[in-house]
Amino acid sequence: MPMIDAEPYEFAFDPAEAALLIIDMQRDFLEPGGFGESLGNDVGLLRRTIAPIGRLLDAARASGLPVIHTREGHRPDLADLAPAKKARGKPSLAIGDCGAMGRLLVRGEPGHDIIPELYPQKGEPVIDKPGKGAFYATDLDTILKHRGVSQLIVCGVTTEVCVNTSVREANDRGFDCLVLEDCVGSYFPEFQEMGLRMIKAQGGIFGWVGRSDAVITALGAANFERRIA
Ligand code: TIU
Repeated sequence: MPMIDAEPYEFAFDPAEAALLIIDMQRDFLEPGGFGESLGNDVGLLRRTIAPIGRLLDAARASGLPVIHTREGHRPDLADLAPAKKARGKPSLAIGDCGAMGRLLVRGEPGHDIIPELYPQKGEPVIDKPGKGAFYATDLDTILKHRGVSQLIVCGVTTEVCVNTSVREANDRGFDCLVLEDCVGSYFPEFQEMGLRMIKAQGGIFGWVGRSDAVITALGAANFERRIA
């Protein structure tokens, strides 16, 4: 079993039981004119994650590692949108309002979709989630259990919001999470650091923190082992 350099200690990566979980790499969070910007954020800070996630996605696809994408968003009738979520923060544009990429965080709108650089391929489940956590009101747990997944390699945005919430949910459901620091991003540098420290503190209270190059190397080795077996 490949051992991956990580904190607080090495992650025993089992490619046969792992999946790549890419959280909310949507235009609404990563491009100007979307939901992220409406909250007053500089979306440029998240964009450094795109290239490393792209390289990891290529490696996952080449090695057969299952890939699952999530998108945060709501029904066009907003029936699944808590009034408190809509009002929170008094944004310049609220969820469901019309922005530069269509209605903010509404399913089916251009801004709600995944950025073209990381677009899902056929066969890769896309989980539409109404909350910050990827397990809340979704079928993610069922999909992972049916595929025999026990480990999640976690990428996406934002580190302290949807990534942290999803990792905590996954941890309580018994999954081991390896969060890749170069593949997760925050609008706030201090939350990036603290969001990762919260995961790996206390002996890995929620999981591990590592880097994508180590996972890509391990996937290559796993592929090699598969070829010579
Ligand atoms: N605002 C913020 O940092 N994040 C979100 O609203 N959603 C996700 O993290 N995907």
